[in-house]
Amino acid sequence: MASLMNLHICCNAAVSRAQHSSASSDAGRPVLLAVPFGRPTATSAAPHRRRVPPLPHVMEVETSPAPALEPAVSTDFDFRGYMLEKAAVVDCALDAAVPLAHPYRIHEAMRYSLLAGGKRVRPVLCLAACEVAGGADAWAMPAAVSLEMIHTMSLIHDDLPCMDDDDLRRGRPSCHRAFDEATAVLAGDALLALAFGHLANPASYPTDRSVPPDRIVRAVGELSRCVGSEGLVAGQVADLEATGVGAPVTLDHLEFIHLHKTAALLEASVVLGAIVGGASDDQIERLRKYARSIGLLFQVVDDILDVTKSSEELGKTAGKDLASDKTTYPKLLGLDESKEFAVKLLKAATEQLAGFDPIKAAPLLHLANYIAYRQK
Ligand code: GRG
Repeated sequence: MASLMNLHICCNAAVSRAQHSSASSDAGRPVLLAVPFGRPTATSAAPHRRRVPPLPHVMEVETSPAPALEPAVSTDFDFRGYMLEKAAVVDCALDAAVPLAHPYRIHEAMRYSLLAGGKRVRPVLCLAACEVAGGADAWAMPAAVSLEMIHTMSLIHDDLPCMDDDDLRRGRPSCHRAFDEATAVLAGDALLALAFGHLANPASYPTDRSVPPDRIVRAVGELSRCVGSEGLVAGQVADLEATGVGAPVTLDHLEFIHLHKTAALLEASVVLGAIVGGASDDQIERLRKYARSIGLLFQVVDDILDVTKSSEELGKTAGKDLASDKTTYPKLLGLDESKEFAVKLLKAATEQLAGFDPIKAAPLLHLANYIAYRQK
């Protein structure tokens, strides 16, 4: 395990690389995230912190005659810089949390999938929720890392032949294709176990005990509930049961699948950040509602992207839902109505942020917007 000092140096270097990448993205350099809003700015300690962000103009979007999935936030907040900075620090913490150790093949497989360059939406949501609750990034980093470990293990298992059977993930061969099925199953298992260990371990937190043990215990319980047989796993089971049965899937059933399969981990991301950040119970419940709306939104957008983008653009197999005759929002509602539903979910999410300090809530506001308008 890297020492805290090494981790700090490594993260500073990663942030500086990310900021350089952000600042030079206009020159055609590859960037981590393709976000359609937020201007790259000159580098400084926290360039995204300079101005008070305006509230989103969701009402204008909703009352337009044909609601379209176009960005609802016009702002000086440098969201791209924010995401690049946070994602770089998270990448660094993930790298340190899963060292290449004996037995090498399993650790190689865990690192292969974990460090393959996902968008890091869940960990960044966790950091942003901690911030809105008044906490520091260091308080939420163990939870952020755990959430990305669990997200990655769910992708590894989802890609297996007995589940979704996919050869491509994050732009490269899925774990069982790059290694083998048994290794992929075990890499997922190990990431799940490590996630809970990392979250519960007092050594993962700042030594000043700024995160009291009762918050950590509460976070562990919340995570277990969100990913277990009444959360993420329930969603996957319902999805598998609904696949290939021939009977039509209702809108209610589709919502159940996605509230569990996708929204539950986004809910955990936001709620864990809020818990470790010291939010009140009332704040936690408002943030939970925000998270459930963006969780469903995430999936509606995923379904839309599946029919409107190519595999190259997505970094995963496009058109798969159509090919496998899977029930999706565009299939049940049509493309336009799916987009209208996405706009409504975005509005429902951002309304929950109304009572928070607008400066501290800016990242959550922009994350909701990003989820609505992402291109991959
Ligand atoms: C968690 C115990 C446990 C088991 C896993 C296989 C399974 C049970 C669940 C499948 C869950 C799943 C794959 C849901 C889909 C979620 C989703 C929309 C993934 C795509 O997320 P992005 O776009 O991906 O954030 P990146 O690669 O950017 O991280």
